[in-house]
This record gives sequence, structure tokens and C-alpha cells, in this order.
Amino acid sequence: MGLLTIIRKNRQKEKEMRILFLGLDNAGKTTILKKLSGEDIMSVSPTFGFNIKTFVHGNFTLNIWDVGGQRTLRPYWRNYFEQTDALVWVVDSGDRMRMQDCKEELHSLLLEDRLAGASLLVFANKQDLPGSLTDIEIRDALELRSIKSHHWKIWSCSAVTGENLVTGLGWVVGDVAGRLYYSAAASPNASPVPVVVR
Ligand SMILES: Nc1nc2c(ncn2[C@@H]2O[C@H](COP(=O)(O)OP(=O)(O)OP(=O)(O)O)[C@@H](O)[C@H]2O)c(=O)[nH]1
Ligand SMILES: [Mg+2]
Repeated sequence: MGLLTIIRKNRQKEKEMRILFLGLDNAGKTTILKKLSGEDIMSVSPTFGFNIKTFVHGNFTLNIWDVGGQRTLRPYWRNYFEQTDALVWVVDSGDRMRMQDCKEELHSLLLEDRLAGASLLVFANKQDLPGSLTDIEIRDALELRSIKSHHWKIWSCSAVTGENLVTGLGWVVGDVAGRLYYSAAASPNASPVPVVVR
């Protein structure tokens, strides 16, 4: 029995995933998680540390870490990399001025050893705002097609309307499941159910 098999078997017992939500400040990370939890999204304020939310999604328990994205907080992101199965990079699609900054921060994360195996979901958020860049425009602005080191996918979404939030999360859970577990038993159409709100 190889090491990979042993690791896979151990993980199969737990059926847990650790998902890290990152992105520039104001991108909508916390709002997305509140929307997925069915919480009031009008009461969101900037995150200065982190929030953890736990959802059950199909057969999996998702431990989601939502970390503040202000520039002064970004050096602390590395404290959250360990054992990350998926990175969800949230983009404010209306924030054209900071798209370069957004691209550079993302690409520097992809060089991190401890994120090497992580699946990458890019949420092109705030699609409800008129004038937002489309998912194709964000894909090009962030040069996603140059990424060869990670499985990635971009979804346009809105934390206000809820568009594509469950679908996007379903994709990333399925992608991680396909890598870590024998049977890709994730249910892509399952809705995430919050079990703990902290
Ligand atoms: N119109 C619109 N506004 C959104 C959307 N998502 C988030 N917002 C707003 O964007 C602002 C920032 O949202 P947050 O969820 O706090 O952003 P964040 O990425 O968690 O920011 P930090 O915690 O500072 O890193 C808030 O005023 C939200 O109401 C969206 O999809 N559409
Ligand atoms: Mg936040």
C-alpha cells in the first residue's frame, strides 16, 4: 500500500476539506459566505482577522476560512496556507483600478509551496453591478490561462443575488474530491448546509 493510498484512506474517513477564501479587501468574501449561510448580508463589515464557517456539502464537511484582504493584512495570509485543499479567490468585478494588484497577489499565492496541490476557484463577484467586467474579461485580466500548476475555474457570481455561488462551490468540492478521495462522491448539485456559524 503506497503512501498516497494511506493518505487517501485516512482522508476518506474524515471527508473534510479545508477551503481558503482570499482576495483583495472589499471583494465580497465575507458577503458570499453570509449569503451561503442564509445570513443577513447587509450587516457585513471589513474583516480584520478571519472568520471560519463550516458547511456540509453532499458527503463532505467544508471548513472555510475567510481572511481579511486589506493590504496591511496580506502578509498574514501565509498563516492560513497549511493543509489547504482549495483556494477560492474572490474578485470585485467592478474594481477595474485594482485588477493589476489583484492579478499580482493571486499569482504570488500560486508560487507558495503549501498551496501547491490546491484547486483554484475564481469568483468574479458583484456581477449585479452595472459595468462589471465579465468572467471572460476577468480571466484575461488575471491571466488565468497561464496557470498550469493548479486546476482552476472561474465563475461569475453575485453575493447579492446568490447567482452561481452554490454551483461554483460545487465545482471546487468536486475537483478536490476527485483528487483526494477514491470515488468523486461530491454531489455537484447539493446545496451547502451551514452547521456551525462562528
Ligand atoms: N453589489 C454587490 N455588492 C457586494 C457584493 N458582494 C459584496 N458586496 C459589497 O462589497 C462590500 C465588501 O464586502 P465584504 O464581504 O466585506 O468584502 P471582503 O472581501 O470580505 O473584504 P475584507 O474583509 O476587507 O477582505 C460590502 O459593502 C458588500 O455589501 C455583490 O455581489 N454585489
Ligand atoms: Mg471580509
